[in-house]
Amino acid sequence: MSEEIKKNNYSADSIQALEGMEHVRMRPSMYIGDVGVRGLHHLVYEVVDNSIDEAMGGHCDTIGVAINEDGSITVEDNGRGIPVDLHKKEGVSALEVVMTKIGAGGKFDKDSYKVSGGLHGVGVSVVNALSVHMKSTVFRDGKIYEQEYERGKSLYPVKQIGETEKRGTRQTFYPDNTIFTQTTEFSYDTLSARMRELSFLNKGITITFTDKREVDEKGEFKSEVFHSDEGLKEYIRYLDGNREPIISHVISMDHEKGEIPVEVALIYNTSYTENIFSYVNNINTHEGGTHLQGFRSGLTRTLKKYADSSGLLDKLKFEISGDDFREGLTAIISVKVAEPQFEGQTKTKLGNREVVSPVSQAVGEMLENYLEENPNDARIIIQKVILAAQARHAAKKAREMVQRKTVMGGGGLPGKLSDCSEQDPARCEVYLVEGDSAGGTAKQGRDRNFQAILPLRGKILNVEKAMHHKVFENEEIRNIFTALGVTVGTAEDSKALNIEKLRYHKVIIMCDADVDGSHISTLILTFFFRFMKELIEEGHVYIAAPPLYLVKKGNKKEYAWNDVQRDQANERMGGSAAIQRYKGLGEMNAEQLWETTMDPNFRTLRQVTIDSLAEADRVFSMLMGDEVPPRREFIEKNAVYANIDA
Ligand code: 0RA
Repeated sequence: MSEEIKKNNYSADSIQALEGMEHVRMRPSMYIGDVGVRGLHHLVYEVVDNSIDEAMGGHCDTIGVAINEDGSITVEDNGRGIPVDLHKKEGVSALEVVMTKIGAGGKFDKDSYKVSGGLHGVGVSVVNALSVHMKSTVFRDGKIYEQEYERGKSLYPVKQIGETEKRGTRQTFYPDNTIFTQTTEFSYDTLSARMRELSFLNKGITITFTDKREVDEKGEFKSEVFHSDEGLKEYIRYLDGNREPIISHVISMDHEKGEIPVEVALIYNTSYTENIFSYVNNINTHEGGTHLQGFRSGLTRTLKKYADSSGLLDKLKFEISGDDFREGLTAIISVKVAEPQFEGQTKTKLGNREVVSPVSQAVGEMLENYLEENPNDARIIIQKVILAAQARHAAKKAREMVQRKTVMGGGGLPGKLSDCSEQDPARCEVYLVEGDSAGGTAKQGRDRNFQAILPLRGKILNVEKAMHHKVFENEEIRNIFTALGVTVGTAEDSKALNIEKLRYHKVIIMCDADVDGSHISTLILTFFFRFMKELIEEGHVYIAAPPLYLVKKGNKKEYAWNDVQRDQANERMGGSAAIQRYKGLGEMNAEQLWETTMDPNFRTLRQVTIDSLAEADRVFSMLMGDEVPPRREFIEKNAVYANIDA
């Protein structure tokens, strides 16, 4: 090593000093991904994971998760309790080792069935290091033990504080607001969705989730109990609750034995979308990987073989592609891998090659049995595949038209687009604006250097209900594709997006602040979710927030985004101010629109993120799908973006 490099290197000592808990506090993102909302919730998942592991080992069946009155979190299980006896090497109790040493979590118990890894599984000590205060309570051998910590440091040795009949572990922590500077407030919906998901992925366990921050009219806490006896089978029914099945049963299997436990469940519905959710060790693998590859190959091989031998394809004039077998398919794959290799941009792509074949074989066997036993359903599935292949041929033509206009057409930008002059996509934004008139105002109000405007006419197509070729034929949608500069479709994956060509790094949906406006935003979001998911996943999609009121008196004026702000503004002006309620963007002039909604120094943009793909899918299928009654109920109970966490 040259002298130069040596000088810039950390000495062994300085690395030592940074090791462990200190390092977690200095570089929290290395352990939990980020210190925003996502990272904050990650703390809960980490603690719950430990209890899930205890349950998977067959040692506990109930896990309680609570957001406490003071905003802290308590996770309790009825497992064996973390051991409290002396850890010989460290000279302190095993509990203290688990809680205060990085990478110690559970490793001393070689027999336990532990598959945590990847995103989660960094150890409960990480949660401890990132908490201002944490308390562990262990119920074990008839006794209650306790230890408390501050920012990961124990305040006293483990002590016995009483006797008990109970068994288990209770962990309570308060996230450190000097680390989680954005917020330390937990979201009920986010945690509840994850607990539901965990109960489906780990059948037989009961997870209760309680929010003690508020009580309802009856004086009770908001609380839910999640328990699934049938696991993925039930998960499919939950996810597809708003879609119409075309076969009589959920097809499922659970291969617990063997090196790699595999669970799969699937159903076909009348929709045109493919919905496959894959998990490794309870972690949603957004980017797929070898387990998904195994699933696809098992599905295609088995259905193709069945269709060929049944003669159903005899009159078919064109090739059937892999895609065709997955139209209208909702499926979940869950595997447990001892040493998962996670790859990809967000480290959610399984890389272990040895997983492909067991999954493919398991899926093949499962399907073969089902097709054999349910010939009627088998015929329905194959007919659906044939229809999908026909539609794909039509869609390909339509898509090629979009493509030609986008890539080859040179200056083929949509006529309605008012582009910006800046060329660097990282600095460019495009506003998708509801209506030509608001589009006109936005065009006058914008900063044309970096802001482009694309007006959209009225309600855009509901892609949830449309066949793919209709989607690509739709003019508004073609305009969006062309304006953004992205194209879709490759040989292997008809939905792969060439996001590198994206012309604007901020894509901002701007609609009226009323019911119609939020319906239109939802239609646009549905389109992005189904056809440009990467755009959302990579944080390019935003929703603009136009004000609801203008409060004016003399030469003073203030904007308000809700009733509280309106009343406060009125008060500041000594009451009796004139209040104008904006019914739509059209009521604002260009200057007002710029000041309130477009000026980067003043506007609020809500970034659209996806907490849980499965949950987001369910919400979109409910809001935009065929079945009307559940939709009405949902809109009455929740805000439109309840699970899109905008
Ligand atoms: C290792 C050994 C034993 C228990 C646990 C881990 C354990 C860890 C956690 C984390 C949350 N809840 C937990 N419950 C148990 C005990 C082994 C034995 O008793 O023989």
